[in-house]
Amino acid sequence: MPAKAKTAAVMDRVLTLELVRVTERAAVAAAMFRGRGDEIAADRAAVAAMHAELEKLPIKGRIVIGEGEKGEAEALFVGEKVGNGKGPAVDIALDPLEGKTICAKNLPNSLAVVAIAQRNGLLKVPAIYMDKIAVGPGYPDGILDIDAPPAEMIGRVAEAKGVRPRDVSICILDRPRHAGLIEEVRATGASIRLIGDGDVAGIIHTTDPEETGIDMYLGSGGAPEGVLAAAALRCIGGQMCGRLIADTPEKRTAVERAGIADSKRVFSTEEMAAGDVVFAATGVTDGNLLGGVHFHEDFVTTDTIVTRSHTGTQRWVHTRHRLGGKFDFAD
Ligand code: VTB
Repeated sequence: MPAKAKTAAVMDRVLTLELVRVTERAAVAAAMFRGRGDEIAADRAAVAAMHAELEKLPIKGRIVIGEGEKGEAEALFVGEKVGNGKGPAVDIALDPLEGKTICAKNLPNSLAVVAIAQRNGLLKVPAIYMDKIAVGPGYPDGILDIDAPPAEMIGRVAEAKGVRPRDVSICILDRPRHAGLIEEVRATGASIRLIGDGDVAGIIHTTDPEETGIDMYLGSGGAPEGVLAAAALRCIGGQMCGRLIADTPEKRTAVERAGIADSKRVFSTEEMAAGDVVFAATGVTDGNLLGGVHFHEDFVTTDTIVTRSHTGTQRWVHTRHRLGGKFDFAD
């Protein structure tokens, strides 16, 4: 078997289900802080739990999208090596708690997410904003144009779906910077789901409009979250375009340092997450696609999606973690 195929096979066999433990554990840790108004504590708990679990994975892992730069983040920083060093060399993008504020307020759709790809498969981006546009599977290739006015994009989506623009639903982060975009979308008659945080979930929601009520994602959010969302779409299906917003000399330098020569380049899903990718997300709070962590007297349940680009298989894992006398989420 050629080396690449072998790596892919190992990634499939070993990592797909192993990855579930990683996001499950982070989600449970974060969920203990759900609704307590302390997003820093929730995040810290999720980071520690995810870190502990990642260290057990049979990989030579390198974090490409993490909790921040070295020196800035206590753990899971960009460049950190994780795993037990005994498996394939992989790159990792993660967010132990995507939607910290959502978790602190106990609102829907906060997630623990991880994506694993072959070395150099994930786009390295600095922690700046990215303009994003995304749709789920089933649309003609190349339907997205990040420079087209929203009315045109909504028209294309409506036409492809065989519906009127007013029947199309768009997900947008609720931010003052999106006021103009929101107005343009509303002028088409399309409906908008305004989310407080969590655009990784927002983009994943485009993959199942019947379940989530979301057809398209529009607007700017974190660039690292953009790469994570692209990794998810590579596996689940769908299309996304992302363009970094490097509007100051400092940001342009950061982009250059990340190895991106043209800061205005539009990246496709494949350019953000290339090759064989495995993606897992566990719900922290209840959401449109994934249930959150539920605590019971003797057990805890978690809801996870784990999926792989090579086959496109989606596994929905509903786990019941049994507890001893006290909370002992050790495995
Ligand atoms: C989004 C969202 C994240 O950051 O990327 C957003 O997915 C973008 O930044 O959950 P602003 O909040 O500055 O708009 C988060 O909200 C995480 O901070």
